[in-house]
Amino acid sequence: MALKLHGIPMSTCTTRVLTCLHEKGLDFELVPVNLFAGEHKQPPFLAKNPFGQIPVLEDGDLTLFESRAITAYLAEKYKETGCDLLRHNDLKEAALVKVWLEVESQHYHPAIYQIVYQFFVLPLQGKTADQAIIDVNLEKLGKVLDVYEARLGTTKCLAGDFYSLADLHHLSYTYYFMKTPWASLINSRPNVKAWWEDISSRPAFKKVAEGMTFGEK
Ligand code: GS8
Repeated sequence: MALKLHGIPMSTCTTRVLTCLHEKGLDFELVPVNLFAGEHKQPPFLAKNPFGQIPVLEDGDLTLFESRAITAYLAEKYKETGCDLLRHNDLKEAALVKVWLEVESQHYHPAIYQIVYQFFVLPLQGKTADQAIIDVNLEKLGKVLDVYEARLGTTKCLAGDFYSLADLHHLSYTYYFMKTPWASLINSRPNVKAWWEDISSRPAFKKVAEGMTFGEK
């Protein structure tokens, strides 16, 4: 039975999973969820994700939510297919992938999420962005990116000289962030800039980015 991904092509968390599916060259069906009609808060969808959020993956009788858990599942299940995103054959490399997966979710995401949310999402809802929140998070993100700049001066990608799930997890939010007035946070750091250009030009992500129309004004 084909994998079913419930979500929409412009959603950051959906695109995180879409990128993984394309990286692995897997067949899947994208089942659109009408967020504007509140479909994700109705009982049929809540039965798949009680938090009422996209994405959800269905693989036969297994139903998963949380995009990072879904990509980890796909990377495990299809480890022999396409790029080995978790470095199964090397314990130390695999451990470093896990470190940088945590860095993304614990340090990078909280700051970049706020900026993307304030700049793109609130205006779409007819609300005004809070520049003070943006400023605080730009400062936080800058500090995280200083760590990345040093790290990426020693290795090509975050966990080592190889592309991994840790890099993949950065794609969706950074893609939208690069469309804000603050892209210089990435571009002014040569190692981070080179890494971003490298990971965002992978065919799997380029395909996904075609659907990321959020923020196009
Ligand atoms: C977050 C899911 C999420 O925020 C994950 O899957 O990684 N930690 C979860 N989903 C958003 C769309 S993200 O573009 C969503 O469903 N928003 C609608 C809502 O919360 O009502």
